[in-house]
Amino acid sequence: MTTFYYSTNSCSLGIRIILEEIGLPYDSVAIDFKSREQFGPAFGAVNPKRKVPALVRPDGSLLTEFQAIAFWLAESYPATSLLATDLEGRIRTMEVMDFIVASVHMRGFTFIIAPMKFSPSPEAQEDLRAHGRAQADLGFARLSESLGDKDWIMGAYSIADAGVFYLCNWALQRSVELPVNLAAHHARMKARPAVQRALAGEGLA
Ligand SMILES: N[C@@H](CCC(=O)N[C@@H](CS)C(=O)NCC(=O)O)C(=O)O
Repeated sequence: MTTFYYSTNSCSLGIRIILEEIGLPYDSVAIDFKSREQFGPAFGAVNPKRKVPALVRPDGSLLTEFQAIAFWLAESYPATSLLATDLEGRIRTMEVMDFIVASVHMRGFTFIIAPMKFSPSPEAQEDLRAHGRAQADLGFARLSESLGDKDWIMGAYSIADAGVFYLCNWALQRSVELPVNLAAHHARMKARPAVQRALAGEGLA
């Protein structure tokens, strides 16, 4: 069995979408950030990085990092075709996913969502939030250009769309205005049964 460690409404939602798209049976274990469960001994024994998503695979090994988990799932269950088979398509997908996680999430939303991690000062937190917001806006502008008038960011539906979705979901929850094509992408994603199951699995539907 595969065990999926997640925190509700975190970036792990993207991995849950991929798990649902593939139809892989999995157990979910919620890590409660409010009670700082990620820093407790039980989760530390599973993932010393203390981050979600984390996946314990059927052979018992742990896999961490959004892009690595997504890539492994797409490669291990290729019948669902969530990743291009040609080198250019694969590397472009990784390029977009790295931008989503390392830039828009880490350099943007981290500061919008959790500025208190970086400074106890309310003024500094406001500055950090503004910085994060500007980075997120730049990121969405870039992703909007990449999407263009296509339905899916890589042309064919892929693991990268799950990443775009969690970012857009965070934006809409915080009244961050999305470019029109990304708002339409979000609506298309929400119409997918796998996305609906993933949202319902986290009580977000
Ligand atoms: N580089 C990691 C980052 C994952 C990450 O930052 N996850 C956040 C949730 S969106 C987390 O676990 N935060 C807990 C914390 O920072 O204490 C990845 O790509 O999976």
